Order: sequence, then structure tokens, then C-alpha cells
Amino acid sequence: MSSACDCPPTPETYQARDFKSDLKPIWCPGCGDYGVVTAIYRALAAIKRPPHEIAFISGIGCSSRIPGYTTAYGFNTVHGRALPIAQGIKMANPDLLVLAAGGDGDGFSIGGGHVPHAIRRNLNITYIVMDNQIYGLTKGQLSPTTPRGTKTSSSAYGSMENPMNPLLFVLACGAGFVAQGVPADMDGLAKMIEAAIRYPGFAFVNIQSPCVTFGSADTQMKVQKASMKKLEAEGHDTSNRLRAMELAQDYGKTLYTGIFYRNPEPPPTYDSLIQKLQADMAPKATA
Ligand SMILES: Cc1ncc(C[n+]2csc(CCOP(=O)(O)OP(=O)(O)O)c2C)c(N)n1
Ligand code: SF4
Repeated sequence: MSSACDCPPTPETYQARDFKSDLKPIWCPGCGDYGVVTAIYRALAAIKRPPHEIAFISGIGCSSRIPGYTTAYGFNTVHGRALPIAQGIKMANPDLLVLAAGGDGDGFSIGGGHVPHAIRRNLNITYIVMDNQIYGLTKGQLSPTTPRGTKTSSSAYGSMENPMNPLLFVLACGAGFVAQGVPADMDGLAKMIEAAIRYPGFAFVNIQSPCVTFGSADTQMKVQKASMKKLEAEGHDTSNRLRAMELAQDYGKTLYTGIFYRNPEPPPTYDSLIQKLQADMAPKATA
């Protein structure tokens, strides 16, 4: 309960704890995903939509367990398929607040083909990737964002592949909202997730969420705290897409956190266009 009395919480009294389910997370102690789910509770409390008006969809992976730890409706779907299912749910019920989430493997390996199309289709969905640069659930194989040279359970001599750059990728595909956060900066992370949800269109948040069990030493929380650079403090203009792309080039070298890009003139979303079309095509009542 949120208030001093035993009354059920209302949107006006929502607090982070109202979005926390009774399910105890089974992530390894110290996993960055604990910080991510806490930031999501805070963002949802600020948004003030009741849990039953929120659909939280994920793929498969450690990170994809996240919907179950919230009081929203959740669907832990199929590896790499969070986005198609989230889009279907948004189309079926455009009034829902729809969140999609998963790991870097889920979103950029097996699910990679869905990302550009979700972006160009532009439904009003927030997509959160917990980018730990490894496959956590399956015990530490390299992922599409693993830096070259990293030794993993599937690259004993060091990865010989170049990592992809999720920030540059989504910006190049035309995403209207692109941000990056770290659990080491909880306030910043919660505010950026809130801003992503408030953006009217497809919003992407890349969270460098440390895997304490299989991740490399230089991806851990202590290193993040010491090395992160807040874009706001650097005076970054979030409406400047080309500058955002320039900064995104530094993914893997400089840990920028904050909003890289927010389209100042968001185009209509696919779901709003369909709703309008349906209204226009509906038979008109005759006098
Ligand atoms: C179709 C299919 N292929 C492969 C798998 C095995 N699998 C489960 S999770 C996963 C990758 C997990 O990595 P990531 O998505 O980065 O999430 P993390 O566990 O690191 O949070 C893989 C390969 C699967 N479940 N389904
Ligand atoms: S294996 Fe890594 S990603 Fe998975 S729960 Fe443990 S620390 Fe988190």
C-alpha cells in the first residue's frame, strides 16, 4: 500500500514499490539487472499509469526475466521475438503502455532483424536493452556487442569478430529517441526511462548492465562509476541527430550516459495512423 491508510494505491499516490511484484529475482547477486528493474519501478511510478494498463514484453535471457518482477502484465516470450509480440499487443490495444526488453543477444543477434523494422514502423513502444556484452543465461558466450579480443566460453582465444554499435545502429535506422544508461547512475537511469516512455514513438534505451558472473572486468559497476560521462553535463543538444551519431561512434570507448537524441518533431506513430484510418472508415451514423 502506498498511503498511510490501508487504501489501495491510486495513480496520484503510486510509488516505485507498487510496481514491484512478489516474485523474488533469481539473478546472480550483484547483477546489473537489479538496478535496471529498480529504475523501471521508479519510472513507472512517475508515469502514474496503473499496472493493469501496462504490458511488459521480453524475449529470452537473464535480462528477459524482468517483466515477472513487475506488477504489469508480462509476457516472457521467445528468444529474439520481444519486438514483434510487443507491436502486436500495441496494435490490438493501443491504449496500453507497452514496454519491450531483453539482452544484447536477444535484441541484436537472433532478434536483430526486427529492430530496424520496429523503428521505421514507429509504434509508441519503449525498447530497453540490457547490454552486458555477453550471453548470460547460456553461460557466457560472446554476443554481438562483445569487444574484439574478449575471451568468453565460445571464444577461448579472444573474440575475432568486430562488435556492433547498438546506438549508431538505431540512430541510423531513424529511431526518434535514443538513450544510454547505467545502473551505477540510478537517478539518471530512472529519468531516462521515464523520458523514453513519455516520447510519443519508438524509443530505445541501451543500458550497460554488468554481468558479474561472465562479464569482463572493465564492464563492472565500479568501472562504470569512474568512467561514465553524462551527456547533459557536456551540454549535448539532444535535438542534434548528427552530433548524437558522432557521440555514438564512441560506443565501447567512452561511456556516455543520457539522451543522445530526441526528435523535437515526432512524426505520427503507426498505431495513431491506424486508429485514425479506422475512425475515418467506420460507417457514419445517418440521421
Ligand atoms: C531459438 C533459441 N535459440 C537459442 C536459445 C538459447 N538462448 C537462450 S538465452 C540466449 C542468449 C542470452 O543472451 P542475452 O540475450 O544477451 O541475455 P542475457 O542472458 O545476457 O541477459 C540464448 C542463445 C533459445 N532459448 N532459443
Ligand atoms: S549470469 Fe550475468 S546476466 Fe545472468 S543473472 Fe548472472 S550476472 Fe546477471
